Amino acid sequence: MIQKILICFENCIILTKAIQKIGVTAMDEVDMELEKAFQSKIDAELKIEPKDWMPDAYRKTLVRQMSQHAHSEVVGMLPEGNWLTRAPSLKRKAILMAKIQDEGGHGLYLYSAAETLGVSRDEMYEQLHSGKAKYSSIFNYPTLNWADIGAIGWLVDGAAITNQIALCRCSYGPYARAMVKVCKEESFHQRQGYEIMMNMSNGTKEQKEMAQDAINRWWWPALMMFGPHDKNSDHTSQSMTWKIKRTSNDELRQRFVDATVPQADYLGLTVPDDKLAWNEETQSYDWGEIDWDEFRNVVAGNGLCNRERLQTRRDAHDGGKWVRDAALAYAEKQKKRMADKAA
Ligand code: FAQ
Repeated sequence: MIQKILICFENCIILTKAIQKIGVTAMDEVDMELEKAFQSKIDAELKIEPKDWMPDAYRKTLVRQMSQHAHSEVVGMLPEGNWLTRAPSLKRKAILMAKIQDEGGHGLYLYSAAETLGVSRDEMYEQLHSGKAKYSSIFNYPTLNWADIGAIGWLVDGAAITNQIALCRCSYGPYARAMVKVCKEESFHQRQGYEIMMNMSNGTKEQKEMAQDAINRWWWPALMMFGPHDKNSDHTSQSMTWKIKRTSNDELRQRFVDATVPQADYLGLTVPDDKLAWNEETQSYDWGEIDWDEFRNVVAGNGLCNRERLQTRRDAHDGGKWVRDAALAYAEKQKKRMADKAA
């Protein structure tokens, strides 16, 4: 009898394992089919929308990139904010104020677009404020003189547009659509920066020196914005297969150098790179090497302003709690009023 029970028990285990195996295989096949259909859609240049099936890794990559991008826009308000009260004229102050507000708006579009992937805004803020999330290395450099505001518009927004034009064709619909408006605004930002640089380079000797000092300090960090060399980039290859990224880090960086060096020449400013030279054969510029130790150090949180930037963000979030509380209380009151009216 006991032997019969044992045999029956053993058979049950074999049966369960077989069912599990069939189940897993069937699931694998379903997943593979879904992934195939997903990739075909991307290859056919169709957009992936929030409710469409997507591989977990695609979702994770998007949340990572979009939230880092949103954080960069919001932290990016700080270096320029530093000059709002010291802008040289009312006109410059109004322009700078509008630009900084635009950057805040870009952060909001991007947080909203990332939320469509199932991550909450609170989670993203928590990751930024705890130092877990990354944001662009460029915003950890100080703004020391007024020409830095020109250099940020010209070089930092210029680098941002070079990257973001490509993102307008990203495979994820909400990200691609957000980028179209962002790029239009970045284009205005780039021009206002260039105009500041033009005025300063055509101004007094001291003003021209300030403009040169600004390009000396911002040129290399701007090139770092495009990320590591393709050969050292963890995500580029997969992100390009998924058409999240359409162009690699190195290609975009080269595009930026080729577009920007003639602009510096027009200003009469020197790009701080003694290896910079026009290459007839490639019809583009050859140039020196980024200091990757500096890049890694800044990304690791040890740049000149990393700690200050995060503390300012945390303080702003804590200081704004009463506004969030008031907005929630108002929404509750409105909801109750509507419910009372309907009753
Ligand atoms: N700083 O494998 P990859 C702006 C990280 S917006 C810090 O190449 P991926 C507007 C990277 O996240 C500027 N970290 O990564 C404005 C990854 O880390 P993880 C921001 C960096 O994602 C102007 C690791 O290194 N723009 O400026 C940086 O394929 C003026 C390996 O790198 C965007 O975010 C860096 N520079 O390519 C606002 C655009 N570079 O996550 C105010 C969207 C790389 O594995 C004022 N993002 N890392 O821990 C992208 O296009 C991409 O995410 C890249 C990086 C190109 C930034």
